[in-house]
Amino acid sequence: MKVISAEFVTSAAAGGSDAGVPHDGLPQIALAGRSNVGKSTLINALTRRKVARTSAAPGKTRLANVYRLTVEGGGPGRWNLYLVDMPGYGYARGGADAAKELAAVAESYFASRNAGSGMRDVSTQAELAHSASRAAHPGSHVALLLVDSRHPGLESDIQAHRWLQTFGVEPVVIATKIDKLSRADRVRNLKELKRVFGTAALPVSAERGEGLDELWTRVARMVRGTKERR
Ligand SMILES: Nc1nc2c(ncn2[C@@H]2O[C@H](COP(=O)(O)OP(=O)(O)OP(=O)(O)O)[C@@H](O)[C@H]2O)c(=O)[nH]1
Ligand SMILES: [Mg+2]
Repeated sequence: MKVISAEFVTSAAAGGSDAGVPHDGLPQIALAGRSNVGKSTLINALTRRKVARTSAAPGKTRLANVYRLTVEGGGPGRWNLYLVDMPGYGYARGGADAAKELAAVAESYFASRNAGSGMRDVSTQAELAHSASRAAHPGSHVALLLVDSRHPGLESDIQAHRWLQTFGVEPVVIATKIDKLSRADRVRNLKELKRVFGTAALPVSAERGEGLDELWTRVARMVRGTKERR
């Protein structure tokens, strides 16, 4: 995949509305995960640019930061998409209640997208119709749930996974920092992740570039509907 351009668009704040998040029909890939798991670093690795701010100290990204990309590959022609860097959870005090911080920003974000079976709180026909119209491109809004490959099956990640599912979002689980694992641990932890989430996690290393092509292919397949030969 060739990234033609990548630029910061806006920061969407927590609150009742999702003001700031574009509604222009382009596919959106949201990256969620604990603080320090490597969300911003993965965005930079995927874009091969230093577009997102990263930090060794957790809790850097407190807003949903939106980036707009133009990409070539994974099908004919150029295409556009947004990467949304969600705030990390599990950092502030009371971190055991993991989904809370992510929820502050992400609730409004995901609740207005991916209308369908998982949609909540739809009480009237009018609301239903409204929500359906917003989901003009079902499947074009994708969530990546990043989990640290060294710590498979953390309660906070399991909570976040469940919580995303309540919005009708089936997150793609990404196992980050795979470069930090020995071969044996890698096999063992990926197996554990599969057991915990019921689906294979995609191992990546933003540091070494491992897994990035696979992730791009997966994203293109999901948002463009392109078939992939296995
Ligand atoms: N070894 C290794 N380190 C990584 C990798 N990805 C990220 N890191 C490091 O992990 C730390 C946190 O990365 P960030 O990308 O800032 O994490 P984040 O998920 O955006 O964190 P918040 O913004 O606090 O939610 C940084 O020191 C990164 O260099 C990786 O693939 N391998
Ligand atoms: Mg960050």
